[in-house]
Amino acid sequence: MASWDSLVVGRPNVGERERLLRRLEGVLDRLWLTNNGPLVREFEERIARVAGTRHAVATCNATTGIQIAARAAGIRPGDEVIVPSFTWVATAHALEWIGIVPVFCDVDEATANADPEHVARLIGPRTRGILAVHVFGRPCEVDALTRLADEHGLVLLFDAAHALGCTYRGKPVGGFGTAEIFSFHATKFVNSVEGGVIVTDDDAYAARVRALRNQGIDPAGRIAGPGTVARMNEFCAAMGLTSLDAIDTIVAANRRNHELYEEHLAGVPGVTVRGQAPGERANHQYLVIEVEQARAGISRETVLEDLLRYDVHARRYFSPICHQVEPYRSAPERHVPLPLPRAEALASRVLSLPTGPTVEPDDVAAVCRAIRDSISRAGRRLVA
Ligand code: T4K
Repeated sequence: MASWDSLVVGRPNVGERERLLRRLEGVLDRLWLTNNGPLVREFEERIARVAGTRHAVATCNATTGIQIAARAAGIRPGDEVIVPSFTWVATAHALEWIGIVPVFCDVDEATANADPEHVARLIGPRTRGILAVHVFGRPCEVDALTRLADEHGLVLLFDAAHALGCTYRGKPVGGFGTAEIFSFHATKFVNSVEGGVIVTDDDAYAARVRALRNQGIDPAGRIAGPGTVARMNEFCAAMGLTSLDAIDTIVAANRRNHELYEEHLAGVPGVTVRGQAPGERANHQYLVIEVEQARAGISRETVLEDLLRYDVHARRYFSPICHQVEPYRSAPERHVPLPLPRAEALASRVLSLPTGPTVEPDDVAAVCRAIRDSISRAGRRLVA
């Protein structure tokens, strides 16, 4: 069990505590706690600026954000949506929970993102959309997926939970497809405790999203149809704004840590640090290594266990992957029509390590020393 001084993946970035407390005082003074309050509106405006989109609609989390984004785009229960299996299970569960059928595609191991050729092979009569993911903030093949969606008349959505502030061909993630959805969960580099934001350039779509988030009540105050309650509240927005104020410092610390991990792990057999897209802006919020058992002499699992002895809590992002867990595993004919060997191979190698401003250069050095020790002990065992 991790304690407050353990080295963990996903330690929240609060930003400047005084600013947060001032914002919270303001909430209590105004006694406006939720339902489109001033801090939520400010958070939406600022996220729209980062994403370069006309609209941003804040939700209580990204999972519900994905559901609203799909419904607002006209995807209905029973429709199929193609999703990469190599993602956090929320991408698939969000759809499954409202009766939309996730159908899993394989990924490109270098980018960890949906392989457009594999997506194309999965398009069938019931396919209504593609929900691609910018895994670990590395933008997916937006152009190829956009072409596919246009050719087949499909809705294109992006799960951008990891990709705030990242770019694709120099343009901020957020403005692609019908909509993109960011997550601001406590473990994300910018966090609002719990939270999500749907961004889009489509005015009519944004109005539908706003209504669906709030009991189906449209901008004129009429009940336009069924909706849910997925509003962000003012306390969460206060945290979101304060964390967002610190975005540059957080990204700088993440980038520094990424470089340090690369330096300290250079030459360790069977261990590589996953990189970001060349020439693009990245937020570096996930520091992911791959452990190739044949060369390292030990598995990812052994490295994970050895790190725990040093109170370093790495995470298996992502393993098991979506099609390896229920309910998808038990219904391959419904969700996994083609084999996914590359996603499975990648899932067996990846390990996320601690990063972020609370992880100091000495911490990175210690984590890397532990990994080196773990692997050299394996080498000695092999020789003995
Ligand atoms: N799409 C993608 C691609 C996603 O990655 C996610 C979320 C979503 C959609 C859905 O977004 P939301 O609906 O959640 O907005 C974590 C997060 O819970 C999850 O949000 C995230 N992806 C996923 C990749 O990671 P767990 O089960 O690993 O989280 P948890 O609670 O075990 O926390 C991980 C570590 O973070 C802990 O060991 C310690 C640290 N931590 C965590 C919390 C909550 C703290 O230090 N303080 C904290 O308050 O899933």
